[in-house]
Amino acid sequence: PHLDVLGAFYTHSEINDYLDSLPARFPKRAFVKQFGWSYERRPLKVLTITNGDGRRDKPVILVDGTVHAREWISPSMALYIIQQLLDNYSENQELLEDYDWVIMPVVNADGYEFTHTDSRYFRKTRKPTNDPDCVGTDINRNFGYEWGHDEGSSGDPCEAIYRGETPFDQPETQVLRDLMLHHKGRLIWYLSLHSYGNYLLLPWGHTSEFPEHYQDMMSVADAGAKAIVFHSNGIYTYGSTYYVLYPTSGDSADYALGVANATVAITMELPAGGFLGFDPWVSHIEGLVTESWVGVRAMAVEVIRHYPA
Ligand code: 0X9
Ligand code: ZN
Repeated sequence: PHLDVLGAFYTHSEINDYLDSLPARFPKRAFVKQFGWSYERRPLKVLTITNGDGRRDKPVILVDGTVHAREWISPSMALYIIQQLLDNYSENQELLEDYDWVIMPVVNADGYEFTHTDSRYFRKTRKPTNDPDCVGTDINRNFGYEWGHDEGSSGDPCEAIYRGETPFDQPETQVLRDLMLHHKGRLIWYLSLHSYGNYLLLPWGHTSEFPEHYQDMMSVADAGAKAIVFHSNGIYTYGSTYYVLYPTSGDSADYALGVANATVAITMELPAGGFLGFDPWVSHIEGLVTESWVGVRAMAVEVIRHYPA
């Protein structure tokens, strides 16, 4: 089925059905793989998009969405990126010439489903904790790189930034880790889609130090921010997570850079919408994703220019 990404928000199973439909429409260019299961046994799927030339060793741009359940614009944005690369291939060919795109629209499938059925502003996973009153762990504090600092994460299961009992004790975190490690050595750009706040966040989150090649990552963020302000006066703040937002410990971008050897790692906080920022009106999806695509595309172009394959 064709999916009207601009016209509605979709459930995890609707998104999976859409991903599963793509290889039939794009047999040489779209490949779907299940990388594992959520805690509640939902299949976690990943789409690889290529230009169909059959090369299998290209550098990879890895995009994820919905690490946090309530951030509904993030799966929409992942789906919009997919449609730009597949249905609008003629305009985006250069993005796939020497690079493959690997896209996982929904990491936190159980939490996302829960925001559709029970509690719209739920953030974490749905695996019980050792506190019977509090369910769920923050996937973005559960990665095993500089995990467990009290600055930037919490050991209290009732907190929004609960890190889990041990690193990777959430199956969803394991799946995203395995996806990163599967492409280790070829990860040119890791992009994690979140909302909200209009930020392009770079590692590190766990320390006030700057990583090697911080300036190269900044040139990518700079290209994205400039393209967006030029397109629609959207203002993005960009820089190190630690300074621009707040300290984080055990998040996916730090893991991508610190362990999976990503060349560039960026957490993109998409714009706010709706009542509480996480819940844009359906009528605003189009404006939000088209603007954000301008930024993502400009960053991809800069990655490609800066790190020619
Ligand atoms: O706190 C988070 O996990 C992210 N913000 S959110 O409001 N979507 O929850 C920011 C994480 C940023 N971390 C790195 N870029 N390292
Ligand atoms: Zn988030």
